[in-house]
Amino acid sequence: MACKRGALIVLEGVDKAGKTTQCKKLVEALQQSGHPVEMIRFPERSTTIGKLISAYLEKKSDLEDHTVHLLFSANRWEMVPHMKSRLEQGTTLVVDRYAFSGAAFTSAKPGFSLDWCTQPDVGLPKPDLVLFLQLSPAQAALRGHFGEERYETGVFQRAVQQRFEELMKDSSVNWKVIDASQSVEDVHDDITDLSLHVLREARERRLEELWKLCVRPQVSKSRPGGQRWPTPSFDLAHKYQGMLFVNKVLHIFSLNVIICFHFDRKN
Ligand code: FDM
Ligand code: MG
Repeated sequence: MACKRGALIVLEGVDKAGKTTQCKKLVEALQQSGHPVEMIRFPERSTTIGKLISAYLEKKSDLEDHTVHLLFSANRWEMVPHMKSRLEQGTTLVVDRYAFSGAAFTSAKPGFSLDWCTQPDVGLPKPDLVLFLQLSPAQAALRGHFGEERYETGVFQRAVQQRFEELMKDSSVNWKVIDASQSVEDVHDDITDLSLHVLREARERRLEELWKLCVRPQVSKSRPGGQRWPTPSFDLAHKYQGMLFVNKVLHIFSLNVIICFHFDRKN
């Protein structure tokens, strides 16, 4: 890929946080400062999969919970060729909701772990920046009543907020929390500053894969000769990073022992 790629910027947050307004304002601001930019939103309701999702959200149809989760993910995957080609051309993408909404909303339903919910989206283009528009449920309530769509209730949104907070503990993602209770213009200024910074950085960096660990494959015992990639769960990511750290410390320690031993023998 050419180095001068566009940046992938995602806006996330609970309903009424102002994501769509802020996405549009960011696109305008970047355009005005001469950056090629395009806005994308998920779910992308115009595709065949998107229409199934839209009917579900509008309560015109019912879908089994796992099924609809996978449809939301498939709706992102079907946009990946378009997203990659735009980024490679140097266009910055401003995305209204992404895999984080997918994981936060489904895992707010009973019986769904965050780990299971992230799996279908492992390997998606990894955002260079995820802006989380933080707004308390009380402040969200002041912004008017929810609409008619599925998930638009205070109780559910509070559960979603908690799940987002869990997701934000993952340091492999570049999360930035924005105080969405400020005025529209102040929120916009914060978002624009962070985005312009990331735009410059992304030009020199390769596009990575979301929630994927870069570790050597392990030989699978169940499939002799076969290879298996460790499950890219948050726990595992943290464990792996911890193991690397311990490994480094042990290396330094053994090096010290060898050097001391060597000098001891010389003297
Ligand atoms: N939503 C959105 C999900 O449940 N999973 C997803 O993967 C995504 C992208 O769909 F209630 C939910 C979140 C929200 C609804 O609403 C889409 P908007 O107002 O079009 O963003
Ligand atoms: Mg909505």
